[in-house]
This record gives sequence, structure tokens and C-alpha cells, in this order.
Amino acid sequence: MTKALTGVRILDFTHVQSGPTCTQLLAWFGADVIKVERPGVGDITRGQLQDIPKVDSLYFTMLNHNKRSITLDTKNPKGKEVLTELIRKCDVLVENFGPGVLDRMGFSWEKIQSINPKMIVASIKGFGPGPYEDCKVYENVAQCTGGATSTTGFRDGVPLVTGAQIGDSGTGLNLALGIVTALYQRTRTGNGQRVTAAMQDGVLNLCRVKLRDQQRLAHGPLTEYSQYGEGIPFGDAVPRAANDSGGGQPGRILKCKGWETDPNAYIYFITQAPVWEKICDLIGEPGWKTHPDYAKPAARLPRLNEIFARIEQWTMTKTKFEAMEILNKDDIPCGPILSMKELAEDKSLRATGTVVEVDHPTRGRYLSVGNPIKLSDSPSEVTRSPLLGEHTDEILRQVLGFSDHQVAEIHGSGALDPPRKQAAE
Ligand code: CAO
Repeated sequence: MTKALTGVRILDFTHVQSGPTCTQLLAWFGADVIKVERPGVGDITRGQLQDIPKVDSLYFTMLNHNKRSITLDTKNPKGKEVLTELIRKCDVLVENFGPGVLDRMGFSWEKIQSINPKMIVASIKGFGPGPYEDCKVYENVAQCTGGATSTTGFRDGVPLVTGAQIGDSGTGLNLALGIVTALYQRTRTGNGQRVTAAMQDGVLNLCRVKLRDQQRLAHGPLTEYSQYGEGIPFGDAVPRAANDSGGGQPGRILKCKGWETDPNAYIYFITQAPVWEKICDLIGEPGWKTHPDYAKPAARLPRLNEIFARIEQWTMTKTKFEAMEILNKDDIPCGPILSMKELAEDKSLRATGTVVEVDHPTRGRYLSVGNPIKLSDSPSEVTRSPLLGEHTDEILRQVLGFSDHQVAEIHGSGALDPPRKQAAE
């Protein structure tokens, strides 16, 4: 069976997390992804957070499945020639270098266009045009500057970053969509184009409900926030909402049986209006179904702390999984707080390929996340990440068509040797 992106060749200049997320997705959909890495060093994540000495880290292996690796010093004159040939042979160049790096390498958009007018050049940067456009950015910087951090955490605590890599992996997703959209447009126009995705933009986009709340503040307090019921006035910016629901149906994290010793014995409980009467019956408060202080959603808003405290009395008598089962029978939206251990051991996630076990020649077997997007006619098999430069000769010969003599010349030129200047760890 062919894959959705069979025949699409990607020149992958990405590193760390944001860009590799994008090209890994494209590889899962069948694109031939050729990762260009600095000789001797490679993607810096190969050596970061290593759990096994001298073995590609899980950080790297979990972001670079289904790719091929070529090492090339793109600052070496011969290396530039090879890169020029790669640009001719590929459909898309993806990069997430620091601002200006590609230009300094001698491969500006104009130059790439002159080599291959059909090429799509896709870039992730920390910021879009503006005062910060020249800044280097990592995940938490994007979370902080995109509105996630100021709105995450407890009102009286410091701002918090989240464990979900919304700046890196979130922006990688955006870029992947931009690339396939540009590829689709190219089928009509025949032309390449630039695709750019800024991490700040991606995070802010994911924080749209907070921008919504910022505007609602002008018209009065945010009644679904706990602080409203607690009588604490709102300031002029959206406050941190702790675990209050970000939508119109109030929700909280509530303790379940075992919470005293298990840090994840909790459940997220949503008091969705259509199932309110069932909730009342379940927790032993049938009178709340008709009582004017509790019967209607608006009446409940100033009393959410009291209501959730009562519901928690019930959830504390059940494990999070028992509560989930009981609540789902009544269509009451809820979710147990699952630990990474529980997710890693979840059989259904293995069955769908959302969590996969991969074999690696130097690491052995390890767990990874698989493709979260399922296509019925383009299933994703997750294959291991490449070793550094594993496919250099294969790509020089098969993709670029170089002869034995040319390959030997490239080897002799120093283009495959480590460059002198390397980015700091
Ligand atoms: N051959 C020769 N040189 C190479 C090379 C190759 N194959 N590949 C990379 N290099 C060089 C580049 O030319 C550049 O050198 P110069 O600075 O002399 O031009 C250098 O290596 C890499 O520069 P960089 O700025 O991309 O790398 P860094 O480690 O200093 O910064 C990061 C990393 C992530 C902060 C920066 O790339 C960045 O801001 N990227 C955009 C935002 C982004 O994607 N961030 C997500 C990171 S994941 O949290």
C-alpha cells in the first residue's frame, strides 16, 4: 500500500524538537525525509539527556523516526555543492535554525528559488516579524511569550509552564499543515512558496480561550473562575485559573480513593449542564435538582467551591477508574489523571499505534509515541531513527546519482568532516 506522501522528498535541516516533530509526521505519512546533520556532531539532541552512554538519546530517537541521515558540512565549498544538488532533488526544505542561519550559510530564499523554483521552504522561528524576530527560542520561552504561562497555575502562585510541548511540537504540527497545503497548491501553480510558523504565534493560537477571556473582562467578572465564587476581584488581565475549566461547563480536579499516597489519584470532573440531574442523584443530593440555588447553571456559578467539595466527597469513595466507569454510564464527562507509567502500560494505546515499541541497534527496544493522526489508506509504521550519517553514501549515490569517483572526491574534500565552529550545548 502506498502512503499519502509517497514521492515527496524532504530536505530536513531541523534540530532539537519543533522542526523534527514536523518532519517526523511527514515521514510517517510516507515522505522520504533526508536529515542533514553536521558531521561528527549531528542534531544536538543525540547527546542530550542520554540515559545510556554513547547511545542516541531517547530525546533524539523519539523525534526522528522514519528518516534517513546524511552528514554534511554545509559551510565547506564541496558541501555547498552537495547541498545545491539536494535542493534540486527535493520538494521541501524544512529548517528551524536560529534567525539568519540559512542566509549566512549562503542559501537565502532567493538562492533556493533560483536552484529549484518548485521548492517549498518551511521554517520555524521563535517569533514572527517584530521586535523579537532575531531571538533564539526554546519551548518554555514560547510558552511564556505566547500567553500560556501567565494563565497557567494558581492565582496566588508563580506562573507555570505546562508539560505538553505546545511551543515545539505544537508549532511543528502547524508547519506540517502549512507544508502539505503548499504542496497541494503547487499541484495547481507549479510553484514553491515559503511557509513560516512562529512558536509564539502557535502558543497564542492554542491560548485563544484566554484571549477570549481577556475581552470578556471588559464586561464583568469571569463567572466560571473559582475566584468569582470566592469574592476575589479580577484585575485587568486574565488571571491564572488553576484547574477551572476553560469552557462553559465548570470542571475541577477532585480527589479519588488513595489520594493520600498516590499523587495521581484524581479525576477531572465536569458538571455539564445536561447531566446535572444525574450528578445530583449520584452524589446523594437529589434536592439540588430543583433547589433555586443549584438547579440552573447560572445559580451554581457562585457556589462552585461548595458544589465541587460535595462531589469530591463522592469521588473520594471511588478509585479514579471506578469513578470513570460509573460517571461514563451516565454520560458525565470526566477523565482520570493518568500518570506516564499508566499511559506507557495502556494496552489500547499500544493497539492503536499511539504508543509504539521500537527496536534500535545500539539502544535496544524502547517506547515512543506513534502517529496521533490516523489515515485509513495510509497507515503509519514507526521505524527507528537513523544513526548519525548512516545513509550518507546511499543518498550521495541513489538520490544524487554521484559516481564512485565523485563520492570519493566528496569524501576527500572535508565536506563530511566535522566543521570547526559548533553551536554550544
Ligand atoms: N554544517 C555546517 N554548519 C551547520 C550545519 C551543517 N550541516 N548545520 C548547522 N550548522 C551551523 C549553522 O550554520 C549555525 O552556524 P552560524 O550561527 O555560524 O550561522 C549553527 O550551526 C546553528 O545555529 P542555530 O542558531 O540554529 O543553533 P543554536 O544551537 O545556537 O540554537 C535554537 C538553537 C533552537 C535556539 C535555534 O536554532 C532557534 O532559535 N531555532 C528557531 C526556534 C526553534 O525552532 N526553537 C525550538 C527548539 S526546540 O526547543
